[in-house]
Amino acid sequence: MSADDAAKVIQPADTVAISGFASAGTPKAVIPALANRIRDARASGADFTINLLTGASVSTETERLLAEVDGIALRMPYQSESTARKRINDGRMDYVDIHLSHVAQQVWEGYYGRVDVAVVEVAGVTEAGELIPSASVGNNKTWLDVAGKVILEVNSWVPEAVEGMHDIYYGTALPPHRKPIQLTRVDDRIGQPTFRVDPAKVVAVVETRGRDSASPLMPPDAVSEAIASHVIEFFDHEVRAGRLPADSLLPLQAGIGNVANAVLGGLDRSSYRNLMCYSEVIQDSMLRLIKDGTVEHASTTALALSEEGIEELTANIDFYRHHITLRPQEISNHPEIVRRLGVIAMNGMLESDIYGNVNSTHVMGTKIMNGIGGSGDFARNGYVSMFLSPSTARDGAISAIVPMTPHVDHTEHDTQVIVTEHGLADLRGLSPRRRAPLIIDKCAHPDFRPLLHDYFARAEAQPGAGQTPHILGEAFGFHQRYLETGSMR
Ligand code: 0RQ
Repeated sequence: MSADDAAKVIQPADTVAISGFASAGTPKAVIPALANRIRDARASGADFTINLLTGASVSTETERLLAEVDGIALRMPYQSESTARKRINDGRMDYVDIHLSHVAQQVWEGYYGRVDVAVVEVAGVTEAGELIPSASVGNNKTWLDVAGKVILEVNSWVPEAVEGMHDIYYGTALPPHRKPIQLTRVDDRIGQPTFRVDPAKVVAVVETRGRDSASPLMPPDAVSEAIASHVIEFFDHEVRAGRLPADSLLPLQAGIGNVANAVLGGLDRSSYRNLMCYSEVIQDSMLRLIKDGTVEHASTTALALSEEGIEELTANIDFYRHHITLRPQEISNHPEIVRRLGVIAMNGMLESDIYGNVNSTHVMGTKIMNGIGGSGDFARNGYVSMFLSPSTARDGAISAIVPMTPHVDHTEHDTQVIVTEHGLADLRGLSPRRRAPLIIDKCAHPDFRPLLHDYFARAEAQPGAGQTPHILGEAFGFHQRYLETGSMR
């Protein structure tokens, strides 16, 4: 069927669940056709919005097309695109920002009502009628199971050799029928390589040959390199203390973005070999690490690669197939597995307060940046939970270390290590009053340290200062100053 005809299956007010996680595996044809349909409907005075469910962020172009035509009433669970972000922050689009591991069960439980249509990109269909997944798995298994109607996009750009890279687990159930998930090593396979779908639900098959859009990356700068070297020094220290295995550490998880990419790249120069990664996205640096033997196996739910990364993967897919496993995000991010494997969680943040409460999502406490994504799944359950960030943002006007965060995604109870280019604060075993001076001295930019020390000293000196001293009338002074003057200084 043509994409235009397939898009006609989708009706105003439908809940539409699409494939896509990071830039990988987003439907290439039906969603642009749907955006056109919505634009035409609006031009003739009709209202046309859908509720859009995905794995995480989808390709930037797709997110933008739907946001530009005001086509989305409700978005869940993660986005990172500027037009959608503006619509959300203007109150024109509802956004439900939840842990990525929660999505499948919440949809199964019916929190989002009925899923009318699933639009899922696949690499192919087997003779038995099962579906070969493409470059991300995300929530596709769930979408195919729960949706009333299914539209498949069969993308012949995805190399056929991708078959066998995926491990689709069909053993999840809702309480009280849950069983332990028998995944005890990063490279365990507990499922099958393909998705199942009830053929009676497949209302359209659309052929495409579209590339995944690339996730552009900047070459690591001095700040990211400095953060990476603090992290690797920390690993060495933990090995010496007998808390991490000397040869292969414990499975690593790294979030998205340039800092995470630089940290993984820094492992190249370390002595560690045969590392395992249990993460939700694979960036370019991971391919290099796999190729040179630093990483033995990486488990993920999506490939978020640059142009060069996509070329490298497709040219050597037979090699990478043995070193990469793509899983549903309810497994890649599963708290039970993250805890069992002892994952070292490394995620970005916007800011941390002097006690280690971390804000990953809300600029100045109100405006969404992206969303919590998988950071909470890993941070809460990791063996070591690290948050990494440059010490300042916006040309030094914003400090990433503040007296109190006006929004908290990861509480002090989940945060064990904070790293900026200036140093690493190891918070394990420390009470809030011991944490504050350490975070300020190790992680804050030197220009902000006197202000932060002054705040903490005055807070602590108050009679009845409490377990976690604050001056409530002043706690958001840094943020207020930024809003009023454009600088926290
Ligand atoms: O804004 O792009 O307009 O310049 O935030 O900042 O320093 O480039 O850092 O790309 O690592 O992103 C928390 C957003 C960090 C990310 C966050 C502004 C800064 C810049 C980006 P500009 P950087 P990163 C697995 C885990 C949640 C999801 C997650 C994130 C922009 O890591 O989304 O962890 N995390 N998922 O100027 C105001 C501050 C700021 C600030 C930075 N304190 N106040 N703006 N910025 N700090 C992955 C998935 O789930 C898919």
